[in-house]
Amino acid sequence: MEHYYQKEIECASREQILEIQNQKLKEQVQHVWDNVPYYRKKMEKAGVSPSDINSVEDLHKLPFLSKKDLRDAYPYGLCGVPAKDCVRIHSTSGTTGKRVVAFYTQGDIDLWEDCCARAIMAAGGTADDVVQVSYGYGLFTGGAGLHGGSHKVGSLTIPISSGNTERQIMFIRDLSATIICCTPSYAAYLAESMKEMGLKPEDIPLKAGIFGAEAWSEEMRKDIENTLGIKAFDIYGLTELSGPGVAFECCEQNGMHINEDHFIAEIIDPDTEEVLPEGSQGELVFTAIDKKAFPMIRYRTRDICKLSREKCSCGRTFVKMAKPMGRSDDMLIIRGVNVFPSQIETVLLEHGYQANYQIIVGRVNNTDTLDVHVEMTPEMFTDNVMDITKAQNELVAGLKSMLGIKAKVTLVAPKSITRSEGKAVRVIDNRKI
Ligand code: DLL
Repeated sequence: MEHYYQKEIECASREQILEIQNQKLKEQVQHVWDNVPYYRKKMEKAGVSPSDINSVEDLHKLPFLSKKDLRDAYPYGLCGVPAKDCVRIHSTSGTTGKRVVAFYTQGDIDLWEDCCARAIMAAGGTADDVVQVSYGYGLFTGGAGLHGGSHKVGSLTIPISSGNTERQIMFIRDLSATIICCTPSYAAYLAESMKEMGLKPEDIPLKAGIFGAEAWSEEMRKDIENTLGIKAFDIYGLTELSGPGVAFECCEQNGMHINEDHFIAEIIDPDTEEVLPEGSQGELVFTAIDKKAFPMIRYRTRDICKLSREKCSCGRTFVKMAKPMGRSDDMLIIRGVNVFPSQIETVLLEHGYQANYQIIVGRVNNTDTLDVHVEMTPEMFTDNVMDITKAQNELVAGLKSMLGIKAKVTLVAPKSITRSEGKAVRVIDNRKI
């Protein structure tokens, strides 16, 4: 039986949803015009004012917001309410120095947790479930979002955060966790560890998993489902739009319903910025219509995907987004963590290397691998294994502290990495997703 957290809205007619969107959009544009001088200037430059926006049809008149705007306006420039009315921030791992910092009022958190509660119930969760939240807690939105959603559903919540695999497995078994929330790569790692322990799907009390924050394939879904004996559901979101729960999968498991009473989605051509017709592949753009502290209008996510309005057997009427196929910028997501080549470059340069390096990303047993090949400078060049190992270890530590994840570093001889005459190819992503 399909469970809903807010059935009336999740299954509302298209007309009802449009009515809500039109109303909220008008209010949001006025709010931003009145309270966010940064965006008001953009509107003025584009020759548009709140009186021009009467419905979703007028959305295309509004200027886009991009990651660059977020950096330029860092930290408070896009805040829609005074800091005293905000109760929390979350933040992405970001590039060197300037992270994206998102603000929340209590009302914003409430709406966000509703979105996560919808995702948990769509995955079959009820107040009878034990939900193990194994996303990271802290600045990352994964832990806090699913935690709040689980409370709203009334499930028993285990705020275990990520890491410490043995303890994860112990709690799943001892407390009879029925739903686990974590990145798909961590789920795959947990599944592998349980298999190694000789545990069969019937020995594991889990029935469902809610996995997101990074791209994952259907093949990976099948592997995780078979090893853990669960149904694996996708969940999508980003810090700028509150966090997980912007979109979530239902029992059909073929695309994620976008919470359209809170977010209006568009697909654009990333180069021309032209809005594309339904069903086209392009960059996903979101307008958050009721978030007050961080009111993103036409925010360019850089995620490439498609939208579909085909009728869904779950009864929900919200538009569905396909799994994002990649990003139009250079950010890598490795084991759920955002990694920019520029961060790696910064560490290398700090340690006296030159920008002659290559980042090789792969996937072994469903877990992302990050290998960094770095050229020694002629001055550093040595064939003393002890010296090389020491230098490699120093870089591994430097990268761990910058990125928060472990990379494998291999020092290679000077001039052994191919030089490019045009743009340098820094990243080789061998993951097939
Ligand atoms: O990853 C929020 C989140 C937490 C989503 C937990 C789901 C579960 P950020 O760290 O700001 O926020 O990263 C956002 O991650 O633009 C996508 O590129 C990618 N992403 C998120 N969910 C998915 C997914 C969180 N289900 C960026 N599939 C987004 C593919 C995803 N990519």
